[in-house]
Amino acid sequence: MMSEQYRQCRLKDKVVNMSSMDFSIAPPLVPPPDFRSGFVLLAGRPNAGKSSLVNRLVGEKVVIVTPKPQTTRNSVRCVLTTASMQAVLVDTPGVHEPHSPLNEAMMESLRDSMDGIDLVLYLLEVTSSGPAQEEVKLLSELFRKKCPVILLMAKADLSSSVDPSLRWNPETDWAGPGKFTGIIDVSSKTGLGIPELLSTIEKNLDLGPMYFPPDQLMDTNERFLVREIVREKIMLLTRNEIPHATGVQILDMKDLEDGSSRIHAEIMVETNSQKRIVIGHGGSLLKTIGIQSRKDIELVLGRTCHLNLWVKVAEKWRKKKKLLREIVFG
Ligand SMILES: Nc1nc2c(ncn2[C@@H]2O[C@H](COP(=O)(O)OP(=O)(O)OP(=O)(O)O)[C@@H](O)[C@H]2O)c(=O)[nH]1
Ligand SMILES: [Mg+2]
Repeated sequence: MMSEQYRQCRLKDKVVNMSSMDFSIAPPLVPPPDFRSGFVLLAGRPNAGKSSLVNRLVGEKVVIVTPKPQTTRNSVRCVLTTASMQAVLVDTPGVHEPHSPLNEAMMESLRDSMDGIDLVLYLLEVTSSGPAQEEVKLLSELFRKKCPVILLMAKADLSSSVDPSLRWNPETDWAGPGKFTGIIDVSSKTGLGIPELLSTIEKNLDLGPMYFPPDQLMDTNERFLVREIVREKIMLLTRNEIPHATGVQILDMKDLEDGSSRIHAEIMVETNSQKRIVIGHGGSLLKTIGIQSRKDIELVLGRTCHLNLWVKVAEKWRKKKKLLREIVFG
């Protein structure tokens, strides 16, 4: 069963055991001649379930997930290696109409990651009433690129809650026949459709090399992972505008002689009242954010960590391109 816990990014002897297919064999160090590989983009509106699906496919919690839309701000590459294929899964920010420099930067990050993609998994929630305008625009672009697009009807465990009279057909009601290379119902929660999805991904990748060592689960650095973990805890523990008004910057990360790490992270908010909320009564919320973050950071990094969190007001940081670059993409 998939662990809900973060694990180390690089796991020795990783075993992918997700389906009835023979993925339970540890990936080979030298790929066989019929090995397939490629870059697979996951796209869809905010909250569609992209990051949850990446975690499900990789078999470990590698990217952050919260019930709040716009959790993912940067595109990030995660690696799924089986005995017969390596799929580099590119998790992306949700497709939305940008109304601020931060949202523009998120959409830019999504568009940048569309280059060199071999396959697209486009997620639409089964409970949605069809793609929104921005999604139609993006899907049309993807179709023009002639890159295969698999439509995933995500959160399929919720399909019984959809009024049958409101069901729509993605081909006849919208895209036209043959536009999607495949349409699959999937649920990251129950595992429904995951074996079919894995074999569809493999079928749509060409013969190719192993881009990453078989035990590598992500293509990113420790600072990014730490920042994302702290951001996840803030998003989970706060409400209203706070999750979206918050940015996290790693100011310093040092390995100490005893094998542990000391990390200084700054939590950026936009107003003094947001700062007071994040700190909490007598510092209680900041303390909880710190405790929960440190627990996950230690699991990911595999060593003891001393985490110091500071909250700073940076007025309108989401509108300032330089700060955005440093905080979100630095
Ligand atoms: N019932 C159900 N809930 C799901 C499923 N997949 C994801 N969720 C929930 O949907 C919410 C959003 O999931 P994410 O994986 O963060 O969605 P996302 O598309 O990455 O969202 P953004 O990063 O904001 O674009 C979380 O509360 C998940 O637990 C699923 O298969 N079934
Ligand atoms: Mg996400």
